Amino acid sequence: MKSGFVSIIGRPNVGKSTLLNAIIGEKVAITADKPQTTRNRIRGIYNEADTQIVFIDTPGIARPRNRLGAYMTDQALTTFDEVDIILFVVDEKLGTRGGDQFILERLRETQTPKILAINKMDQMGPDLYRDIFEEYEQAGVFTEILGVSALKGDNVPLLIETLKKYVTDGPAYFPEGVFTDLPERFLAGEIIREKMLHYLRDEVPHGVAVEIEAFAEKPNMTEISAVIYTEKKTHKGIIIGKEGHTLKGIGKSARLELEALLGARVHLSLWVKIKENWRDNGRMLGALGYRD
Ligand SMILES: Nc1nc2c(ncn2[C@@H]2O[C@H](COP(=O)(O)OP(=O)(O)OP(=O)(O)O)[C@@H](O)[C@H]2O)c(=O)[nH]1
Ligand SMILES: [Mg+2]
Repeated sequence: MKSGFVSIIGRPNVGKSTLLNAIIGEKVAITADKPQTTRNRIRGIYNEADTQIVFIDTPGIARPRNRLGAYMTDQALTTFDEVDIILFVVDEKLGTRGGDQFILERLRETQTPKILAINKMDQMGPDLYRDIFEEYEQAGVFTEILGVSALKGDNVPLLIETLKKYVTDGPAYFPEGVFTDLPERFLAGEIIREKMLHYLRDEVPHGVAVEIEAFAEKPNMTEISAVIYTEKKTHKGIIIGKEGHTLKGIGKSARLELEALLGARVHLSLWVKIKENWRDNGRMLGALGYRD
């Protein structure tokens, strides 16, 4: 048996979580066309006959603007020395945005093997792809560089084959058939947060946290009650929307996905509460699971 741990890291919004889901073949992590979607480490377990690879999707590495941001970046950086392979995901040229150089410097400081995935190949011309490839090749940090499309699944099998070369003899850490160790309660909160990212714009979804207050499995339905925390009164109004339409839409799309996930009918109640500056409030961050 061979097994190992792979950390998926990179700047926000490059497609790390989409790639995790493509590798596992299940929706493990939520995704959105907005940065800072992922806030915790999300483990997805890949199984083959004699191989188990535990992938750790991480929050995008960015300069923190609050304590939540510091926690998120830390969640990613601290995996570097804990895993067998670091999979660095990019979707544009080095230095297009600040931050890639910062990550490269951190990568140079660790002995862990590093592989680069150039993602979103489906929307890249060959010239741009070659430029990105050459820039990163010159950086001299990566043992392998390959292009993928997480969204279309292109080259994902090749990526898995490449990663398999780096895993060594070891036990299976999780039983077969288990694709994540995250509890249903956590997944439920993430699904609600994902729908908020889809329905809301600008600063509003980033200032939102979801707390599952009740999760009760009854004989023919699961009752879930969640509190949505927001930082501002104006944001609360936007989340609820005219005559409650926005919140109803969020609730309905979250409920449909929860029913598919849990294989049961779901009754979902959502409550919106204001909690000023929760992203800088240590106690709140801890209560919401943003603390080790
Ligand atoms: N065209 C294209 N879009 C992609 C691809 N992979 C991801 N995306 C899109 O990129 C956006 C960000 O994807 P995520 O997977 O949420 O990105 P992330 O790196 O996990 O983002 P954070 O969690 O915020 O750091 C989404 O709109 C995805 O659909 C790809 O291969 N091609
Ligand atoms: Mg993500």
